[in-house]
Amino acid sequence: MSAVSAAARPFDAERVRGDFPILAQRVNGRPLVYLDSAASSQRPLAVLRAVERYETHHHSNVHRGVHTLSQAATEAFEGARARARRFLNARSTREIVFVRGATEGINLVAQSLARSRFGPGDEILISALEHHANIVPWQMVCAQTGCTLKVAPIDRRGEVDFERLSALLSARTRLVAMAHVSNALGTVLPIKRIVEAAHSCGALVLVDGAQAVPHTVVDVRELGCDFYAFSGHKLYGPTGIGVLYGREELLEEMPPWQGGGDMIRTVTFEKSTYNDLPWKFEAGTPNISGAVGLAAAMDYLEGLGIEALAAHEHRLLELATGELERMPGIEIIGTAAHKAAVLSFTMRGCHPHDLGTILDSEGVAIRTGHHCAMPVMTFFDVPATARASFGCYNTEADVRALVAALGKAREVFG
Ligand code: 7TS
Repeated sequence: MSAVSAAARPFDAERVRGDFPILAQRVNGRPLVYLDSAASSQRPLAVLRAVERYETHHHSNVHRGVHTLSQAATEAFEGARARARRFLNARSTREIVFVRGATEGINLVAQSLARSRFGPGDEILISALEHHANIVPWQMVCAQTGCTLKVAPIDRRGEVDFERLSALLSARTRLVAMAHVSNALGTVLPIKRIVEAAHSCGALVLVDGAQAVPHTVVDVRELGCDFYAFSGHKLYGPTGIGVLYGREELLEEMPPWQGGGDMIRTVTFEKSTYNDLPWKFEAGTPNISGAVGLAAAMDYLEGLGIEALAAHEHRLLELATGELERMPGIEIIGTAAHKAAVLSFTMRGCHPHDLGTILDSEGVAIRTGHHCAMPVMTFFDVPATARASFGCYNTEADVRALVAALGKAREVFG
């Protein structure tokens, strides 16, 4: 974390809203209240314009051309990589692999590292609050290699029980793969502590940072993790682009996971040799404008001040939590002491999908369902939850609109 105090910089969400043209529209005749940033955040003009500028003036394929546009595109793409390195405080751009998103980053580690190195007797440890993207790739690896998946339990508040997690770590644990922030519950996990415990057993650590990077300053060197994956579209950037950070020594030893153009140095029919890092892991033409947009999003987010933003979102979360706690029939799912920007809940007598539909008719966009975290729903014995999530453009007025719309739903289903 940077030393800059959050309180030192006031956060003006009303002004920030002006950067997001999509928010000015009306939905079902009502002003849009967007409370679904955990699924995908909206993009500010700075990102839209950076992508447009690239597409309008600089586009060509990267890495392969001597002509001016190809060089401009390569510069833009590799410049975005340098921006991502700074964003995460990684040591080198060799540690920054562009991927489609968090899902692809996790699958890359599963298929390249785990599939080639793990076997029967080895264990992968995840937690009970993971998104499917941090469960299924490991199940696939277990089926492919004979290694075993272990799951650290959560408690009724939605916190990972650190003692029980530690008890599952042993010399057999090869990898710990955990969310930094839960998308279904909002729980912030004590990643640094988990990294220290895992490393003391000789296990590597992959952090699924999809829900953390929009709300927290992430410094991979300070966290000490071996891999960190996230998606651009939850960070006010485009879809179809994300980053996998990996420690250089590890990436160097890992085999490529996809073959094709750009990831090779030489090809004959007998044998191919592979490119340097990070291109060894980037087969085929990449999402160039996506990377440009992501770099602009990082500029934008850091320009807002991530710590000031986090403090603002925390105020909204506290306000909304207090309001919903007072509403009869509402149960908040996920009451961890340390949460970020996510409020999951149920309303007695009303399926979350019906609730979502009523709220939509009031212009309030929330997400309903299992949030790709079915085991979390099973643990709390609910089929689904309603989830409001906050971003830099949300205001107290949005929280009031949510509460008012829930009041209307209460009248319908009362
Ligand atoms: N990990 C976490 C913690 C997530 O929240 C998500 C997406 C992913 C991984 C996968 O990200 P992707 O960009 O590769 O799809 N979470 C959500 C969500 O909560 N609602 O929609 C997508």
